[in-house]
Amino acid sequence: MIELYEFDISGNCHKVRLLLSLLNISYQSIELNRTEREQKSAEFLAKNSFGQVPVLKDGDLIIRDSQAILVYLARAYGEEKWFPNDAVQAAEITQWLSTAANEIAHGPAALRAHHKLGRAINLEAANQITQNLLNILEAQLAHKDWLATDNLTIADIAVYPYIALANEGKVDLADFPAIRKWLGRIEKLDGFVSMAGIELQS
Ligand SMILES: N[C@@H](CCC(=O)N[C@@H](CS)C(=O)NCC(=O)O)C(=O)O
Repeated sequence: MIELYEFDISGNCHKVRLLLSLLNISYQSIELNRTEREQKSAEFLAKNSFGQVPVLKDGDLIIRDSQAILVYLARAYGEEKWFPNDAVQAAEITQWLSTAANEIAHGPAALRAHHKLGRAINLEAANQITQNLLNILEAQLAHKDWLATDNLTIADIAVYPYIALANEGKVDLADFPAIRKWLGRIEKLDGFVSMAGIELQS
């Protein structure tokens, strides 16, 4: 059975839980002890030398990084639409996977880590990245139901958690109606799972 090494409060882990659930894949959750920094233990570093979650284990295969895990699950277990073979569509999706690893990590995810967990960050820079990102997302979603293609893809799953958790970073989505409608579309999907901290749209 697939194993997911994770933290329950992690948005990066949530995107993997969400895709596993949407694909109806059963798995075993292995919650690491964050306060004891189990992610830096020798045993876990053997699975991911970066000492971070999520890590997915499928048989002998071990994959780190939430974006890479979404790609693997989509290709190994999902229908074509999740991460198509078409070169243009694959590139359009990958643009958003990169945005999840960069602007989202340094914007809304960093603000949440600061306000919820007390992490020291450059607040001004994180707020600026976040506002720019939200403006770009709003413009993209003003004329599209889904971020990358005409279908729900792993781009939407990669971006969803830290936008849905923006409130925990003291980010207000009131001025972003297209983003809020998109969050609502994801939350209505069969198999959607939420996590603590997400204020559902509806
Ligand atoms: N690019 C990685 C980032 C992973 C990451 O930042 N994981 C955090 C939890 S969300 C973590 O394990 N932090 C603990 C640490 O760095 O010690 C991904 O998308 O999976």
